[in-house]
Amino acid sequence: MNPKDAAKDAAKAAKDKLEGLMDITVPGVPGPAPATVEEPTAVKPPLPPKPDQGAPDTRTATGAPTGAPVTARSQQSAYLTNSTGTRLRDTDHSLKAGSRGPTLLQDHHLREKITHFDHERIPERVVHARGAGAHGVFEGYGTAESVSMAGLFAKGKETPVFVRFSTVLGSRGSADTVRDTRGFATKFYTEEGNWDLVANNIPVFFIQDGIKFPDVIHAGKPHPDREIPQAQSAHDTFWDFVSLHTEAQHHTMWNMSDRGIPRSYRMMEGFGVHTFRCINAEGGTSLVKFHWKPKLGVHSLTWEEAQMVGGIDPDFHRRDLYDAIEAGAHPEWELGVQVFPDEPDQMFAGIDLLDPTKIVPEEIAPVQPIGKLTLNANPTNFFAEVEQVAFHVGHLVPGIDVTDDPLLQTRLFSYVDTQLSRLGGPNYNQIPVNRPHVPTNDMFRDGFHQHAVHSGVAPYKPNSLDGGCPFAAGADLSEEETRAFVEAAVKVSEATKVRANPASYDDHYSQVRQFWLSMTPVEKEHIIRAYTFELGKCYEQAVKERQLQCLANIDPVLCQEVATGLGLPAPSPTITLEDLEPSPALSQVTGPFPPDGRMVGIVVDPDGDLSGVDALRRTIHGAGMVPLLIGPHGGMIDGMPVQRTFATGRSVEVDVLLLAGWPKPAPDALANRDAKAGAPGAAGLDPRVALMVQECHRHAKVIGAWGEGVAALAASGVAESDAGVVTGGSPADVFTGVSEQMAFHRVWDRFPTAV
Ligand code: HDE
Repeated sequence: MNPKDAAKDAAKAAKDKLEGLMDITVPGVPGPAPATVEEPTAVKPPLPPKPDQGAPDTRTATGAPTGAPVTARSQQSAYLTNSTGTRLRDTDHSLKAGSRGPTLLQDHHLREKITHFDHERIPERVVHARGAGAHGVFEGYGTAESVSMAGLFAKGKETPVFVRFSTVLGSRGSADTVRDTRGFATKFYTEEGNWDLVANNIPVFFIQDGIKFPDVIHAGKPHPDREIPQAQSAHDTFWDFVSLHTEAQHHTMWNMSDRGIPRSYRMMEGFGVHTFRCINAEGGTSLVKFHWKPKLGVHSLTWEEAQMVGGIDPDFHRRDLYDAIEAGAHPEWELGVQVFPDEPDQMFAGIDLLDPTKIVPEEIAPVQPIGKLTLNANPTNFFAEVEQVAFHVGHLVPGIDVTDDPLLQTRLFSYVDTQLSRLGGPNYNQIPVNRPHVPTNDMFRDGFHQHAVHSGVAPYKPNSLDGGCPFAAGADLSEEETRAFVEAAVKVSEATKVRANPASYDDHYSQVRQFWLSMTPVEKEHIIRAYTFELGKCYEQAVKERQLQCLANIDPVLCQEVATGLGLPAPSPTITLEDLEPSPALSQVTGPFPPDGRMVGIVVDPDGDLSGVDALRRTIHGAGMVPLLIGPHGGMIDGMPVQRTFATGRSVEVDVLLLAGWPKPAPDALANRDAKAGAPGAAGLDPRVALMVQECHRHAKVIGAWGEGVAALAASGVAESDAGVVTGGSPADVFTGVSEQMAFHRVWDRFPTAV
């Protein structure tokens, strides 16, 4: 056959193969589509949402699911699928040319899986990157009515909330117990929209004007060349800045006090810092400072504990919050307000209410409780909730407004701006944890990560095509139905533009000294040690000297003690201050406090007398505390589960230590090796037990012992007669004595003080 005929035959054969393949008809589609499509001119109702267009599964504060029902805990299908819902048989092997490869570029599943993974991280928060969060509920007392019309304060009104606690300086993976300010941000999902109270555990700030925020944060963050130290202020750039910029001295003093190293997020106060303006139903305004008061009291770690925990359990605060909520020890705070008349000068008792470096002592303006916060549910997914929650001081509801505090004014800009890069666009309020629990109709459209399928054709106002919808709220602002957010009609000063502070912002020292004078001797001792540590970590002589000058202006004893520690001369003050009245409310050495959620370690000897220990565990539980059985090995001892061994448990985890025996080091045990390595303790007592007792004693914790435990105490070098040591014949007797003492958190008498 000649080549021409062969080509003809091949073409015919190919045509025959196609025979029949072109007659595809789609069942249910009668014929060809009409040639012209009608232009849509009339408004049509939107299609009903498909079942899978619901919100992703998330839990509200009450635990009720939102969005579409789910069949599995993780997502919406019991089967493994790709991101477009096609089921997969294998996600363990990439598609290869033969079992030894190479891998094929066409493996869409491999590429999709790895690409998604490559993009799992989002930028961490520029400040407050390290945090922990929880869901809860806020209940109004009805006492704020004369001050604010906000519906959430009404008597008995329950509002779901989400709270995020944080440190400020450290990265996302930094340790929890560093010396730093703590964030305490609360999102209230109210019936009038979201209100965010973005607070700290320190009532004053480093700067009076927000334009200086990048300066203070650059100074506090790690050095730009070596990126050390992480998550702390004990370095030259920080002290360089705060010693030059003396308005920071007040906040710094709080940081150097025990407030800088909280025992737990559950045991911190929270402060709105700025003065806000509240509006009541009659339109009357007041100036208001918000305070959170923890039910458990304000408590701190000791500095040595904080440092140890940083290594032993860097997640200490995160774990503490999670465990307490899981155990049912739901943390509680009261929200309180200091209320001031809204007078044109915005001053109270000589204090400028717009200066965020000043407090108003509670003794002259009492904190009045207006509601209670309870945290009762842990997040379901850390990233989705804690990482993606976006707070903003401008998330306000009717009845709560801002003032002209220049720090607050800058924050009103910064919190939206930062989410654009952190959460990748302007639609972050559609993320489940940020969504209000009320309908929204904001006319915002499109943008990255748009999840809503908006209906209607007229996202503008005024319009006629969507029937004029959405409508502005009515003029009667006191009616709940129509209540809208309306800025308080405050007169703006007729001033000239200027880059300056008012003269009332000039005093940088009086309140710092007032704080110092309000401390008990043990708190003063801690402050001296903190300054000495931090400045001792600085290399630059000039920085240390300049900060000593600031301390000299605060108090001569403080300055002298720190100078002695640094081996430098103490300078004389350069200013004369008039002493303010001390404010006892600033001290945290008070009590008694309820013991809820405290950790009680019980050291047991499996070969010793264990009678009464199980009953004691139940008593401790019943009293709202957490008993931790600590034994030489894991598993069970006398029917009780061992929660920590001498290898996994350390003293810093417990608030109180009870010794129920004298555990001996077993032959060949790890403990023996520790003993050979020189760990303390009398011969015959497991040296790790002795170490635990000694550390608890040094950290001023209450210690109880009975039976052979009393001998173990003595063998560890702790006298029965020491303050805060309780011994007795039975676990029950000892625990009664221990409970009385632990209501004061620590045995303060055990700390040596020089001032
Ligand atoms: Fe913030 N702050 N801040 N801050 N702040 C942020 O917002 C900022 C200030 C506070 O758990 C950022 O979403 C400026 C005072 C908390 O998500 C950012 C100024 C107080 C949190 C920001 C301040 C706070 C933040 C970083 C000076 C106590 C954590 C990530 C004008 C009343 C919120 C973010 C959370 C977070 C800016 C001062 C509290 C960059 C510019 C004062 C608790 O927007």
